Amino acid sequence: MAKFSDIKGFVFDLDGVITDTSIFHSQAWHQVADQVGVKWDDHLADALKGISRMDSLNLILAHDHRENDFTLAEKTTLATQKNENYLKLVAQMTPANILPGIKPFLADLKAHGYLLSLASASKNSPLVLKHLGLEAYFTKSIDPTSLTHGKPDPEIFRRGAEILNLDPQQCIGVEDAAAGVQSINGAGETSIGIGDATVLAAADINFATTAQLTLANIKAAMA
Ligand code: B16
Ligand code: MG
Repeated sequence: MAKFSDIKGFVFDLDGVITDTSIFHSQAWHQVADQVGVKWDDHLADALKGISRMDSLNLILAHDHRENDFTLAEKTTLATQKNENYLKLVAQMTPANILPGIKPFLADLKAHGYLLSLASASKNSPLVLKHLGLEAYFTKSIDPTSLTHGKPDPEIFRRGAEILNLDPQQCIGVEDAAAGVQSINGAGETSIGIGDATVLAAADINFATTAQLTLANIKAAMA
């Protein structure tokens, strides 16, 4: 793990770290799974975190060995339906949907001169940030459509450091998904996993909730 004093920037995941949209993504996919008759369980919901829209659909279908039952056009329709389900949930979002401790943590990072970027796989992240009133913190974001590979590939977190003009070793990546932690580690950044430490066992630092995300706790964990 890097030294705390070497850290100059933070690369954030959005869904499940800054806000509780991971629940909305799950609800929206659950509706699609019910529609096509694929069994839903918590393990599947965890496996979809951080995974791009079409890769998520393929994982859901493969969960019930249904991946060859749909044409590309049918899959595109299902993915569009999921997004419509999701956008209905996003439309209700307000700053109250920011996860505990995130707003003061972002303010503290800014006050201490750390650079911030967003490494979300979601094409909806600009809309979500707008609903949360957090656009000003994330002027540096990666457009997921510009990526060759999705999480768990390191590309997105590597780009998260690049757009800050920092080396990966100078960055901490924050994630709620196993695929995202793998992406951070592959990029050579220090990884913080938020959530179930058994699911996120590969993270350098584990916090059960976002409320534990403070500079003091991170410094202590890196000592
Ligand atoms: P969209 P993150 C990811 O965002 C979500 O965790 C994942 O569930 C979703 O499928 C993916 O974004 C794509 O989202 O369909 O809105 O483009 O966790 O990387 O911020
Ligand atoms: Mg996430």
